[in-house]
Amino acid sequence: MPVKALLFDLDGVIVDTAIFHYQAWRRMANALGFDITEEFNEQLKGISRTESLDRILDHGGLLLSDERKAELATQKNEWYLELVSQMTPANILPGVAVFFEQVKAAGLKTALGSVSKNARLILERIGMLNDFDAIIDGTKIVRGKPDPEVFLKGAVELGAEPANCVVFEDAVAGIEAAKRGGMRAVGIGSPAVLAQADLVVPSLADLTLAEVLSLPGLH
Ligand code: B16
Ligand code: MG
Repeated sequence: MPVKALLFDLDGVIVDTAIFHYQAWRRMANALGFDITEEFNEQLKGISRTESLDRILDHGGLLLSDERKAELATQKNEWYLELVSQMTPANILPGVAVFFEQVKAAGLKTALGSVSKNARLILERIGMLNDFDAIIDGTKIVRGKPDPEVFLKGAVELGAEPANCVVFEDAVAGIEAAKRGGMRAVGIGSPAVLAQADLVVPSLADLTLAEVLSLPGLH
């Protein structure tokens, strides 16, 4: 039987640190003399740190040197990590533990597919570092989502063909990455936003493994 593999995005699927990213980016924007709204922050989900910074500076009408941008990205990350350091297993999103129990009982392989460079640290804080057979994060990829690199690398590490992989994602860019990689995609969030996904649920608490394995075309 071909290997079926499940690839999980981190932020927005296993935990939700979007509010931490927002607070840290907002602090940086305010220090530079402008503001960002929570609505604006929505479009940064699943987008890498450098790409997020470019979008924010563009929004504030600022053109800065690469050196200054590197300083700002480092400062933002320090502020973000202050918030992450307070995380515990209580920050794991509803439904994750039960879903992982089903996955393990079925003997399926799992990989993390996150563009975050802090993914390992977050997994450590929530006690899930050993729950994945492979971890692909922002330190292992050259191109962020919507490029499929992060998920294709995960499939290779698990020894699975893309056609036998299912990706769980909360971001439009992540769903696009999964589809471009030839994988099935389960959206976590709103069907109106994640329209490209094969199936959309509000959270992993609203999904069983059996429903995932019966997705059309998965063999
Ligand atoms: P970092 P994911 C992404 O994580 C977040 O959704 C996105 O908002 C963030 O900018 C990105 O990680 C980079 O994070 O600054 O920690 O490297 O959704 O791919 O797990
Ligand atoms: Mg995400």
